[in-house]
Amino acid sequence: MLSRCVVARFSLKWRCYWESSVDLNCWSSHPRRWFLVNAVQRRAHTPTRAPSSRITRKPAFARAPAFGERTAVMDSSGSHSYKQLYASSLGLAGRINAALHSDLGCLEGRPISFLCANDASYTVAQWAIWMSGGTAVPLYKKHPASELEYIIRDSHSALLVAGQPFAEISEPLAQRLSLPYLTLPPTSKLDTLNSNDGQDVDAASTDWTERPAMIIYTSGTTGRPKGVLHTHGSIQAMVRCLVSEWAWSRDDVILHTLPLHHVHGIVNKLLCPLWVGATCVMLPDFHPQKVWEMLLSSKAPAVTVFMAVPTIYSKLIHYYDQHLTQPHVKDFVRAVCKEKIRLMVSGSAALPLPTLQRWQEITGHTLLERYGMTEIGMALSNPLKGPRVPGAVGSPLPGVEVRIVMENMNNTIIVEGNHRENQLRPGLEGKEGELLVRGPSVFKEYWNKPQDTIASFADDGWFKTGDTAVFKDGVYWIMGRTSVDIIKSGGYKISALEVERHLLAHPDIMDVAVLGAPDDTWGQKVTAVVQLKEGHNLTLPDLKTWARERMASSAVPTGLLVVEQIPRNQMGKVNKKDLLRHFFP
Ligand code: MLC
Ligand code: AMP
Repeated sequence: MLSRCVVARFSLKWRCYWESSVDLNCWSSHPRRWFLVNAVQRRAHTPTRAPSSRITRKPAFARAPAFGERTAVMDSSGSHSYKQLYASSLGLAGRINAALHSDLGCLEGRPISFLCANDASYTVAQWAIWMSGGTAVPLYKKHPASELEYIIRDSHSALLVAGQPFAEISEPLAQRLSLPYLTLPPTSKLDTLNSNDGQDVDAASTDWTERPAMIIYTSGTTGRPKGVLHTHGSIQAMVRCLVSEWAWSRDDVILHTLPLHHVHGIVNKLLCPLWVGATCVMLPDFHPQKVWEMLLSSKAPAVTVFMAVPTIYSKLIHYYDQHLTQPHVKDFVRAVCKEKIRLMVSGSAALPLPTLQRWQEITGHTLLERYGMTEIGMALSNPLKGPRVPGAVGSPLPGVEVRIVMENMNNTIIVEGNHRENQLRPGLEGKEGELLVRGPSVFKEYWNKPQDTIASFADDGWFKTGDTAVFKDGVYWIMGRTSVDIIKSGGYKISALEVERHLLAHPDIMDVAVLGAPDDTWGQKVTAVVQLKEGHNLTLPDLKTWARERMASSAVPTGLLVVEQIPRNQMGKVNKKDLLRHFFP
């Protein structure tokens, strides 16, 4: 399998090299050849070196000592230097190893769950787990205890590390699961973790490429959430390609407002700045007013980079329309955003055109839309410099290979591309197919789910994203999920079947079908179409209260439609596409 993969990659590279020296007009007019599209523009754009799986990877924390006293994280407790975060992490790593009776760095990938606020304690816990030799499993504070318990159990975590604000939920959880437990000091006192035993982690002499780094939980299509295992190699491949493509520098300051249990918040917004010695300003939660204050603040450090999901942009626009539209304020907002901020990115869900346009009017920035996924990191991106095509997600990032494959007997390849060029099969421009991705940032496996891992890959190591895409006008466009059972709301991926599984346990519900109804702000809205048991009543607020205790807050239904009977076909299946058309024409 591996050697086939290498051979395939080599031959593609060779073909690309040869083809790129051919005259484009004459090539594209050749009837039997594939079209070679936009190679010239892309080469002129950024000749960055593609990250390769052959590069020796060091863990992310290994670069911190070189950044010394520079500010790594600013949060409500103050500023934290790289040197300080490194020392606290090392101290905590020693405690983790002691709790698990091992030497520093010797945990051999044992999973460790951690529950921290969006502040410096998160980085300390993450780095400490890596320094101890463990695999970091991030938990989310808004998950109900049952969901946290599922993740801790499913990942076979050996230890739970939690920040102080979460002691109330995490201590009883650890007790119930008979799990060793470590509490962090308050974020303002992280330095009390420092130890002076002089021990350090030898990050330089070992190759960390294949070592497990994180297990990130994502919705399954049919079953319960799955742990996506990334190695230090795959995480670093994600970081390196974004750092080069979006020109991250140590002078950057990013405003962080996303949850830290998904790649958008973990990799794009935290590990990228920390990789280059930049500063990450962390807000505990997303509040539109606070975000506007930070974006417009005259206090140092001035924010230069902002990234969010489309729902956040929509909520910021809503706030702006209510509070910031006096003429002189409008001018101020636009001038400050234009002058101070160099990059604003949207991703994790489709960016609606009206949001892009309104944001442009307000701030003068054309949002850079990119496409990614937990399993692959970021794959496609509009350019930092050069035209950003509204509604499209641009081209493959360095090191990423993509394919769009038609679902037919032959699995016809519509287009195949990499950072430099795209080869389109003549006559198939604009035809829909499934997007496949390959490259060093692709995850290693679904944790303890070998069958799911195998099923998610096509031949030669291509990961099947489950997204429908087209290639048109020289760029890629995401048309939506191939399955109606995957919902995206507020940038969160939600399995309709998982929500149904929960709702079927509700004492008033007889039958249920969960749909992703279109929604301007949230992308989609988790909508439960329910048939109630005879003589029972159910309101949306009651359903929400019941659901909040049982499922992730993003999966709690925000729409309820009561019907007499859920229409099912002879096989007992609900045609959700019909149901969607019926209720949301
Ligand atoms: C939720 N609400 C809705 C709704 N969804 N109401 C109407 N329609 C909907 N579709 C309601 C809730 O029930 C709640 O009501 C209220 O809105 C607030 O919900 P919330 O969840 O508490 O909202 P908020 O805290 O404001 O958070 C919104 C958000 C958050 C956008 C900031 O969802 C978020 O952080 N999303 C980011 C997710 C993310 O990081 N994804 C990246 C995945 S990685 P009530 O009655 O309870 O008050 C990935 C790969 C990649 O995708 O490419 O990046
Ligand atoms: P997750 O599984 O939570 O990592 O979410 C990944 C999914 O988000 C992808 O499979 C897409 O369906 C969706 N996604 C991410 N970025 C975009 C985008 N720019 N446009 C449309 N969908 C996106």
